[in-house]
Amino acid sequence: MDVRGRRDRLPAVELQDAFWAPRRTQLRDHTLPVLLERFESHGILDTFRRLAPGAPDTPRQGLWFSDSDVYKWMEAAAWAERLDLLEPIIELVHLAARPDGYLHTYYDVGPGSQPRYRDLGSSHELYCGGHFTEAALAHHAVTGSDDLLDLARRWADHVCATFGPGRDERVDAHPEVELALARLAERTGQERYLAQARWMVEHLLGASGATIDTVELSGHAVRALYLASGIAEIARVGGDSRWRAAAERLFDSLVREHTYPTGAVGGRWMEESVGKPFELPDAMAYAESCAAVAAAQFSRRIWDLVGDPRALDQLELGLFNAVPCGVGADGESWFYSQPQAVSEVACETNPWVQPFDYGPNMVLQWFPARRHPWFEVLCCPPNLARLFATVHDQLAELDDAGNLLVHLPLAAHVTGGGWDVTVEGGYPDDGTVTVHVDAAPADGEVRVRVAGWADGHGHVPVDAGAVLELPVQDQWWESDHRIEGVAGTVFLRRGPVVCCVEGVDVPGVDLRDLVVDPTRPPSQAFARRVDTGRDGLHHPVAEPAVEPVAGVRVVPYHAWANRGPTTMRVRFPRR
Ligand code: FUB
Ligand code: ZN
Repeated sequence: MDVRGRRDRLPAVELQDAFWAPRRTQLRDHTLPVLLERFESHGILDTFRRLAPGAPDTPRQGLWFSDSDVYKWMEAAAWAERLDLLEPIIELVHLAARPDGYLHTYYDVGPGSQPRYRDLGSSHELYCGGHFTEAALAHHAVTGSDDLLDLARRWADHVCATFGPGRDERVDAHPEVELALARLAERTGQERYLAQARWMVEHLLGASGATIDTVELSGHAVRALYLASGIAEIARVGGDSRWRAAAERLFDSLVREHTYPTGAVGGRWMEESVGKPFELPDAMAYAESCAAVAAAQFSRRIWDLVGDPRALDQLELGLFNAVPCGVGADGESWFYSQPQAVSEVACETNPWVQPFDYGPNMVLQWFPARRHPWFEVLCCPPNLARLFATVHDQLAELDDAGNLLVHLPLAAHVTGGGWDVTVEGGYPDDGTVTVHVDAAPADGEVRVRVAGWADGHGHVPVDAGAVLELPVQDQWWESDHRIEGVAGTVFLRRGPVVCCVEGVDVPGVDLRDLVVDPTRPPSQAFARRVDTGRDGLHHPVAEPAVEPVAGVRVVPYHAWANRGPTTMRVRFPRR
């Protein structure tokens, strides 16, 4: 285990752009405190308080894995440096830690609790501990304090002592612990955490008849992507070529077979699954916000592991589309499932939604025409928060030769490794990027990434004061013809930003009637099928009657549904 830690490569970045800087500020000043209040009002923090010595016996509220949501919030609060909010929550977590290192509020202690480790198929016990470990690593990185890290080590020691060959040989069905243990191994230098992570992945794969050489991106989308991230972390920290090959294969499948135009992942509602390759229906998209977060994190890990430029393209796609779409302009409402096409607003009565008997809150969170302020399954809001809190770390990196690699040319001030650089421009709305260099190490170069969508293949050297012109302009795209139901459709992108049409902007028009002539600019491209009075659903082929619809407004996908519930569409049939 001899790697230069990922964080050692990161310069200090102060975002100054109009896209992510305000979102990160809103996270720090608004979203994090609001989420904390909502945890409080739903009893999610009392799940810890009731474990204090002498606390009155009160029933535990929240789902059995709600600890993970508190831990994801803690990770976000640490990266966003809201230590004022975080410190009191750290005290609460100490109440849940048992003397042997076990950590959970649902199992083992408290009135009516279940025994620990009875059912790892659904209990999420190690999943929660994994998220706690990521929070502890963030807290340690930001403050230098060992308080939470020590708790994480005690928990990890307990896990190593309990599970493994000749011990309890079961594994948690929801991956997360594996990537967390690999990261903890890197931080602490403890090889056994890495060995434990590797054993857990192998066992999890073995249960479905797979091995590290045959693993595929399949099943539950978030689980599949956390597992993929675990494999990538183990490959990076352990330097293992078979694991690296597996991570690359999974990434290839993500890019070629499982990604919506927006960077969302998860085509099949049943089992919240990635589905089969090319199973990416628009109207019935599952596309959980957590899966978009997980895909972005996994893509970054692939970049860190093998330097594949497509990994930064995939990361960028998520960061300007599916990830910000998860959070409303108000900073306090969220999409759980991210629709790719909505044809009616009255979705509470959607017959496809109702049979999923997850209770009233779950139905609400799958109501797709607007974001919601709370979910019974709360995973997405704090998961989005931790990605928002770390977005500045995606911007740039120092390579082994001391060059400054700018991955996302957002306006920012970047310092570290002898560099003092200011990036100016209006990216992603505008492609003109200027790089000012106030200090540079000897022989160092600034290299700015030119994305695949701009016909680039990685980073290009940019002289101090030079202007780089990226071709940010309206461009019609089409999807792979193997995606069922979307052959012959097109969608609009402006640089990395995917656009959509909202029903509120074309009153009286059913968006399913719109067709597009992709040889024209967006303002003239749309036409509307005219009702010719034909009866029945199916007809002999005839040239469809259309009339132009002038001035259809397109908006960034990430910004849709910020003006109330509305219909929406990304992909349109060609005229
Ligand atoms: O099971 C924990 C989380 O709840 C998953 O990651 C999400 O997909 C949701 O099912
Ligand atoms: Zn989620």
